[in-house]
Amino acid sequence: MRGTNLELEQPKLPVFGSWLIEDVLKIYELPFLELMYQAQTIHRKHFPKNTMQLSTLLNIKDGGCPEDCHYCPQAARYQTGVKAKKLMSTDIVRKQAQAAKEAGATRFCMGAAWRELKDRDVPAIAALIQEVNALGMESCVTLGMLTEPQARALKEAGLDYYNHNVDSSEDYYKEIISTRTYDDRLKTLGRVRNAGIKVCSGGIVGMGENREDRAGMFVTLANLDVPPESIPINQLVPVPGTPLENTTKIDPLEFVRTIAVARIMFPTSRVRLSAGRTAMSDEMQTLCFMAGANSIFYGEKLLITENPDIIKDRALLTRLGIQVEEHNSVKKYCG
Ligand code: SAM
Ligand code: DTB
Ligand code: SF4
Repeated sequence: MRGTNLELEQPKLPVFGSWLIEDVLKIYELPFLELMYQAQTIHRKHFPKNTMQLSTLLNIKDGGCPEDCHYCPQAARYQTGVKAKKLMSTDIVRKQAQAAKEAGATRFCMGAAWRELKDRDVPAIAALIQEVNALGMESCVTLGMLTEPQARALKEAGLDYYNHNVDSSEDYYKEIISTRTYDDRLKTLGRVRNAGIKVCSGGIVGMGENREDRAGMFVTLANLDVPPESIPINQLVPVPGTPLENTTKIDPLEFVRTIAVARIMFPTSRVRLSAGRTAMSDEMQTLCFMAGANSIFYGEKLLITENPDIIKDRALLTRLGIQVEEHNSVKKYCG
């Protein structure tokens, strides 16, 4: 029989909490065009079409991290040329956040190369969150593991999102990090959720994991009590000096499939096309947007590595007729 619309019916998806790896693999295995169609259809049901949310990252505490995450240029044990610095001053952070706002970002995400937040740093971090909120931007921080009282203190300071990635499947995680467990990560995510902060959690694709691992990562996220509002999908940036520097690059279409699977599994979450965009063609990024990515990191730097220039990103969005979301509209949508 020739192709008809009947073949394009949406499959019934498991409810959150009951996803199995097999369910995810079935989605991955759809013919590419069918997968894209389904992802874009779901996307349009839950988000305005042709729009993009912009988040800007700032590294507020560079390098010197005691952890052994094999991908990370900020781990002190790898020779990556990154120097450890102290926590950035409130003045500099305010200026950077103001500049990001003027450039069009609606969310400002501050990262620290810490294993965990220390109680003594909580007041300084709370002040940074307040500065960002005072500008009318959404605030996000990623500071490593948190205790319950710390999560509550960040909420009280007005924090909108906490980023803490599961990074991969539970199995593959063990190949990548030995200094803290998958369960440690899940505990921090639970504390963030219980404190009433929105959860930003995703991972890295292209670390040598297989499709089952990618599916396993999504199963973990889908089976949290409440799935993350925001899901960053990073393509590995292979940094010289890290154990993953020579990792074979993932097939670009498998990466696009991964974005589409995320969109289908998490219909109301923000799916962020995160690290790795400098290594992607305009065409690949366009496919990622078609697959349902509706947020990017915006600004010439990620934490340590490069990100596309603002001018280049603006030109791409204009070419594609994609409108940048403004602050007022962003608050209306989840994630
Ligand atoms: N230290 C904190 C932590 O690990 O939770 C916060 C910062 S850490 C750099 C945030 C995330 O950035 C990591 O969990 C990882 O997903 C991502 N990341 C780090 N290095 C990366 C790389 N080389 N390529 C892609 N993503 C990377
Ligand atoms: C996330 O998932 N990706 C961002 C943010 N959360 C903190 C970090 C990407 C880091 C890429 C490598 C670097 O520049 O250090
Ligand atoms: Fe440290 Fe975070 Fe880098 Fe791991 S990812 S080494 S915890 S900064």
